[in-house]
This record gives sequence, structure tokens and C-alpha cells, in this order.
Amino acid sequence: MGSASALEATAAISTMVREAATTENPEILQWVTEVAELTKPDAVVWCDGSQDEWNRITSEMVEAGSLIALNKDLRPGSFLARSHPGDVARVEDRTFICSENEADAGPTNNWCAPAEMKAELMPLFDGSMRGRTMYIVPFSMGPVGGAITQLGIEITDSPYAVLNMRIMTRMGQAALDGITPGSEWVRTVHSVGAPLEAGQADVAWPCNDLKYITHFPETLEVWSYGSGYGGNALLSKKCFALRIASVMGKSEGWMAEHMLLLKLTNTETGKSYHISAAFPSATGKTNLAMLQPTIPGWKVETIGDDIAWLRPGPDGRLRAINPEAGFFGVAPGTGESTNPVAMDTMWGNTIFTNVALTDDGDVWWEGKTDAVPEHLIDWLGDEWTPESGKLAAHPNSRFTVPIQQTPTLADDWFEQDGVPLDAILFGGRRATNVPLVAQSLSWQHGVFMGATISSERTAAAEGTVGELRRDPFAMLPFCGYNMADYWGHWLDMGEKLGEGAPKIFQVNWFRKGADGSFLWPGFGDNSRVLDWIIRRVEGEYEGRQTAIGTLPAQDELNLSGIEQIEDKLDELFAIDAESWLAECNLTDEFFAQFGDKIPSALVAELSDLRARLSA
Ligand code: GTP
Ligand code: SPV
Ligand code: MN
Repeated sequence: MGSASALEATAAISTMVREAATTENPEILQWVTEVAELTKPDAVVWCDGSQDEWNRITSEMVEAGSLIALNKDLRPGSFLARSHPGDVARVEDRTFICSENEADAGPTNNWCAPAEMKAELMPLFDGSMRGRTMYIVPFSMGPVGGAITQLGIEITDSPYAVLNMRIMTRMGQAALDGITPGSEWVRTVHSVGAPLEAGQADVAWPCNDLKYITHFPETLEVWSYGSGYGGNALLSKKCFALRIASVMGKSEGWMAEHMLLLKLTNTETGKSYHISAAFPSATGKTNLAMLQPTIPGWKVETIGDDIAWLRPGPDGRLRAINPEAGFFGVAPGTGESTNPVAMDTMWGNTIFTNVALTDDGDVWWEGKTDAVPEHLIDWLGDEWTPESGKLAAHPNSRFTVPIQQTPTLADDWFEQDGVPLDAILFGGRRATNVPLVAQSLSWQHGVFMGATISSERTAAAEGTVGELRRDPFAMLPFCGYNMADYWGHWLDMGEKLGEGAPKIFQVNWFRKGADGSFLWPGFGDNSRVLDWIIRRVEGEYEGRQTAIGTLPAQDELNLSGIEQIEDKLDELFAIDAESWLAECNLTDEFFAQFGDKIPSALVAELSDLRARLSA
């Protein structure tokens, strides 16, 4: 294109953006125009989050073959998407924190200098939306106007991302209007990296082999290229609400965490409590947030299943919100017997990704029902029978569903300024060593517990499933700055909160016996552990001091009605000093990579733990 016509094309794009604009904020207009001039879309849509818009986009996608409409009687308003087989999970090795100083990203993140990364990215984004529609998606994380709430915009060329964003966030005009000139908001840009040249036919799931998930914490920007899946493409989620928000929180005195949030009510006293819990990806947050207690006397209500923002309130207590408006939950293993609340929640208005399609136009995945269908179309679109010898649904297949469909939704989800936290849990998948539950000896010891969590890897990210790795605070892939500084921030917050700070516990539902089976029944029976935790918070139970923390004393854990649990209790709570001392040596190595950034309080905790184990 000659330079005169290139100029004309740019002017046309700029006009296209401004003519359709639903804001007059010059900062937004300028940014959107710049991105459009760079990416060169064929059309521009300012999203309003309405039902009409949803209907229009879903129809277009069904027409184009990138969504399958499910049976309206069985799953009204619901759709199935099948991704490209190479685009099925987060890509941690393509995820970058682009802070000015490498030390601010720390040894657990991939780092690149912002200017260098921009220089690498801009040629890729140049023309990347050609032949496609550019959607501008304004969204609020938290209730618009709330004390903990933050606003953002995602520009994307993926209609699939738009639909998911409508479920996952409070998307639309109110969010856009909340972004006033000079206010703080997060700019996110997403392209699947698959421009269409004139006349070129589209594919069902466009993406690019080359992927970049990049974060610029100093300028509150995210640029994501090449993937359409989950946390890679729904930029409100891991990119904004965890990586960027963790940096904002550090400088503004709050915390962005990979935590579920639940309300627990003692039905005898009527007193309610709030608990948050950080477990790594695909390690039971959704299940715990929707728990159906198997013991009487407790009611659980759901506030969030993946992300919590925590901020001290005017009363000095730590207050929490779920900044999201939907669930992007793991399908496999979710069924009537394990999580009936999730099954009820996804009655309709749900997007399923990479699950199997049944002959009557509904969905299925491993663990949904005990009975296995005789015939399916699997997640790859191929014929499937039980004899096929392969999984019908991808292990990281997901359902996206509005939180307001949850039968156990707590009113607290609407709470503008958050709920006060009583207890914080840290957990992981640990076949050995870690007992069912232990309370930390102090906030500082609790931070040490969180900092040293290990967990077996799951299918939520590319990598080797089952491999044990450190996943401090379940934030290893999500902390937007140096992990050692993050621990320091947690220690500071504890000092600020003082006596009113939530109590900290470590839990492990995944310990296995010699025969390789889980020792603890888990799921609804985890209510027994919550019962003990709250009674510790209330000071009703003494507990039993051990080297690693306070465990339930004899008879404190309510086990009535669990069959044959007595023979497993010793194994479930065993603390083997030798193995723990060996883990202490590994913790030394783990801490060493952070050099002198490691808070001295954590070094002291490690040496105290060794002393207690050796006593
Ligand atoms: P992300 O959305 O990836 O952050 O994950 P999540 O932590 O919300 O994961 P989710 O709750 O969906 O859990 C995924 C897997 O954990 C499912 O396969 C469950 O069956 C399994 N799981 C959840 N709770 C328990 C439990 O108490 N015991 C056992 N053994 N497995 C559990
Ligand atoms: C996780 O991996 O922790 C998730 C799913 O919650 S994703 O949004 O894809 O990151
Ligand atoms: Mn998660």
C-alpha cells in the first residue's frame, strides 16, 4: 500500500472507532484508536453486555461453526466450543512480567524489559485483526463503585472471549462510564493472532502457534497474543485480577489472591463466618466454595471460586470481595456426587469448552455421571465409545457460568465493600507428609506455611501432570512481582491487621495411603475440617501442639458417620520428622533463589521449624 493510501486507511479506521464509540472519555478514545490503527480490524464493536448482544454474537458463531448450540430442552441458552487441540490451557512458559527492573519480576517469573517486549510484540499485532471484528469490552471487577473495585477494558478479536467476559465480569456501559479521565484503570489487548486475508475462510478456533501473555505492571497494561483459551484470553482473570492487581495491591495496601471465598453459618447460633482458601489450579477451590456439609449444624454459601481481593476496612478487619461475576470451572471430576451445586448452577446459559457432546445434544465429561454414555462426540470432534480408550473430555475442559445462577450464592457477593475474613486456608495436592489440617502458630508462621506450599501439577497449565512443585500461596503462575517481596507484603499486612487478622490454616485433602487411595473422603466431608477450624477461631477447642502447627486433639474432629476412618487417622495426621527435615532442606534451596530479598522473618520461621522437628 502506498503511503497516501495507508494514511487514508488509518483515517478510516479511526473514524470507524469514533463513530461507534459509546464513551466521550478522550483517554479511552485515544487508546482504542491506537490499538485499532495497529491491529487493523475490518469492523469495530463497542460492547454493552446486553442480552441482545449475546444473542447476536452466539448466532453468528453458531452460523460460522465455532459454537454448537446445545439441546434447548436439556441445556437452554448453552453452547459448546471446541478449541484447537494445541490451545487447551494456560501457557506459563510464554507468560512474561515486563517490569523495568528484572529484580521486580523475580526468579519465578519470565521477565523481559518493557521496551524490548513491545518491540517484539508490535510487529505481531500489526494487522493481527485484519478480516476480523475488534470488540471493545469494558468491565468492572467488583460491584461498580465499591471500595475494593477496579475497572478495565479488554480489546479482543475473539467473539468467544467476549461471550466469556460477559459471564465472568460485570461488563457493559456502567463499567465504561465509571472510567473517568485521570482515573486508574487497566488496559488489556488480546488477539488470537490469526488475521484473515481477503477472501480467506476462517477456522472454528483461530489461534497462533506462537503465544505471548505479557504484563506491564508499571503502566497497567496486558498484551496477549496467539491463544483463545481461558486465562490466556479472558484478560480480566489471571492477567488483571491476579498479576496486575497483585502489583497494584502491593503499592496501595491490599492483596489480590488466588482464593475461593465462602460464608459459613452455624445454624444453631446463627453466627456467620467468612473463609478464603488458596489452592493451586484444579485443586478444589470450586468444590469447597460450593460445599454441601455432611455434618449437621453448618450451612455453606458461595461468594467466589477463584479470585479474592482483600483490603483492610475502616474497622481494621481484612475485608474480601470476589471481583468476578462467573465461574470458569474445571468440568472433569465435577458431578452429582462430588459437586451437586455446580451441576445445578450450569442448568443453562453456560458455555462449555472441550467437553464431549452427547447424542441428544447435551454435554458429558469424565466424572459427570457414574454411567458412561455408549456413544459421544469427543472434545476433538471425533466419534467416541467407552472402548475408544481415550478421554472424551479434555482434562482441562471447562464450563463458564454466571455466578448468579448458583443456588447457594451468598448475599455477600453483592456486598459493595466486602466481607470480614475470619480464616485463611492454604492447600495443595500432597500424597505424603502434609496432614489433613494444621493451624499456624502465628500470622508470621502462617505466611511461612503459605510460602512453602508444594503441590502436584494439574492439567490447568501446559506441563507434566503430577510433578511436585512449589506453588507458594497458589500464586506461582500469578504473582506479578518478586515472590519474596510478595511474602514481605503479607508480613506487613499482618502487622497492620494485628489482633484482628484472620487465623491461618494449612489443609490437604489429597494424602494417600500405602495402597495409593485417598485417605480422606473429601468433598462434603471437608465440612468437618471447617467445623474444627471455626471452633479454633472461637477458642472452643484446645488443639494439640506439634512441630508443624496445631492439629485437632483427640475427638475434636467430628468423624461421626464416616466409615472405617479410624484406621486411617494415624496416617492422615502423621508427621514424620525425617521427611519434614528433608523438606526443610529443599525449602533452603527454594529460598536461596531469592537471595537477600527473602524476609528475615521467613528464615527465622524455617530455623524455628527445624528446631521444633529436632526437639
Ligand atoms: P482452577 O479453576 O483451575 O483455579 O481450579 P479449582 O481449584 O477451582 O479446581 P476445582 O475445584 O474445579 O477442582 C478440580 C479437581 O479437584 C476435580 O477433579 C475434583 O474432583 C478434585 N477435588 C476437589 N475437591 C476434592 C476433595 O475434597 N478431594 C479430592 N480427592 N478431590 C477433590
Ligand atoms: C487456573 O488455571 O487457575 C484457572 C483457569 O482458574 S484459567 O482461567 O485458565 O487460568
Ligand atoms: Mn484458578
